[in-house]
Amino acid sequence: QNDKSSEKIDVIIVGAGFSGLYMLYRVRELGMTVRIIEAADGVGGTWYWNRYPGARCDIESLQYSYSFSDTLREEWHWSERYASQPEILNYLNYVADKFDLRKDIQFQTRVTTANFDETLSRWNIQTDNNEQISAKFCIMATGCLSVPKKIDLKGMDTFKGNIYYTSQWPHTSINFTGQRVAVIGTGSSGIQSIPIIAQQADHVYVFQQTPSFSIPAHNGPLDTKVEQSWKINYDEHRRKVLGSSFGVEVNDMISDKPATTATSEEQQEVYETQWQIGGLTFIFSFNDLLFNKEANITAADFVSSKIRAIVKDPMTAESLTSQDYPIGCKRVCIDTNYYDTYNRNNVTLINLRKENIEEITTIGIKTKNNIYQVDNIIFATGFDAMTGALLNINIQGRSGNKLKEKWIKGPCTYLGIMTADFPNLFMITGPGSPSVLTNMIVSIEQHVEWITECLDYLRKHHYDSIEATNEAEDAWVNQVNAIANATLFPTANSWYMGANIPGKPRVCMVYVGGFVAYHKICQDIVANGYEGFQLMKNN
Ligand code: NA7
Repeated sequence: QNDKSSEKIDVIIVGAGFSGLYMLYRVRELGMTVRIIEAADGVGGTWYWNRYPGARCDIESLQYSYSFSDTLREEWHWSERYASQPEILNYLNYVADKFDLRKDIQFQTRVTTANFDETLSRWNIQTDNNEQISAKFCIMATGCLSVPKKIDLKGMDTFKGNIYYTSQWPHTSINFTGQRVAVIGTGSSGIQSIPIIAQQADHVYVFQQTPSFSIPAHNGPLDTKVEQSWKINYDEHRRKVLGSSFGVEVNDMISDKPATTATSEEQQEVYETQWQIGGLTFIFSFNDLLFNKEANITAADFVSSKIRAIVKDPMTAESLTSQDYPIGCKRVCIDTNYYDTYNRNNVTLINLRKENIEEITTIGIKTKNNIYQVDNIIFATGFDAMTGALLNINIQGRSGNKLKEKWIKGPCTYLGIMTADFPNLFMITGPGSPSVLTNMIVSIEQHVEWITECLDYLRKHHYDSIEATNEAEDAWVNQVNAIANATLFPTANSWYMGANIPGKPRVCMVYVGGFVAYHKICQDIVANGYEGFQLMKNN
């Protein structure tokens, strides 16, 4: 143990991404002592690690920004409609410097254990540097997509070339010129990186397990008129963002009627308009796409017809359009030249449903039918979403209860903010909140502000702890499931459902009722004196 052992502070925050940085800013305003513990050697979280070629946000840059500081908003200029990973990382570094946040961040340190001391109502935190920190409150800002899915293919350790993970990309620039590259996985990370890698590599082999639905991003330099509009009429734009179910300002062409009542011509017109505008709002073309199977098929068919029109080889087009889940029920991707990349001579799509990977050999990837000789294998295989980072820490609450055991059948939370038997432990965008189904920054700010208000309330009223009750938690879990069951989400094997990780319990880990409804529930709970929470004093 070093000299920092058994240090006492008010608040510990785990993680220095978008949520941790803003939480630190707010806790400091309360005048409490606070420290962030961060495993990386810099700020950024998701945007620190995911440095793969083409990494970019799928929410427009002006909306994927903090709202809390007028000067920050006025000073900062985004260069593109959708910001690239390096630009977002620059933004977060700028924020850290501007608000002098680094002095309260301890980098290159990982929290390994968090134990609740019931007598003192404090969390004892242990790190991989063997430090012990005692904090009254522990706030998990650990991210929803931060723990890579473990891949253990037969023979992986025998491969003589390079293995990369998009989610843990090296910090040096890698050039694939003259090389043969395999990319495994066709979610957002694969879809963003494949077109760029194909421009460099001698040959790219894409191994597709499930085809995604991808909509053109139509990315480009940020329109100065749009930027001006946001800078001048910020409150108006913000009102629209906060009034939308997904925390994004939807374009005026969005229809608030169901596809099922539209004629086929009307459907095509709306889809075509949204396709030309580009981006995730395609999925809101009609208001029943995520609820009604027939409606959903009309949107899925439209995207498939676009793919067939772009991709020249019919076999490849067929593989790219063999999605077997409703569009929108796995995260829709947005891309730049993804489908057109398959028209290049140096790109081959391998459909793993027809020839699955048998093993990795010293020279490449062996499937049922072929051996693909490659110099590099890139895994774009996704994350242990929502619960991975929380369960990687040994968290022990009241009466020795372990979070890992409590969540063995799936995460149970109240509002996705707290879990019963774990007093004073907050989660930012935890499972059971709208989080990944919304603009993350909107959801992060809402949670940070809710937690800040709560900490202030506890202090003013001399409470030592707050904890979700079992009854409130059970009711919330039931509500989250009931809402999900009224949609098409449970029908897809998505990471929203935990279905991308073998053995992970299959439950909907996201509140799909929308940001507006959720926000109101959170406000009402506070207005009703923290309904569903137990507030206690020590003695
Ligand atoms: P995703 O969206 O989870 O995509 C992972 C992809 O990797 C997906 O196509 C998977 O197929 C595929 N996959 C996963 N495991 C394997 C194995 N073992 N073999 C072959 N293929 C596999 O992760 P991303 O990083 O692309 O994107 C994550 C989020 O970041 C995204 O949703 C945006 O919000 C930003 P599957 O679909 O499981 O059949």
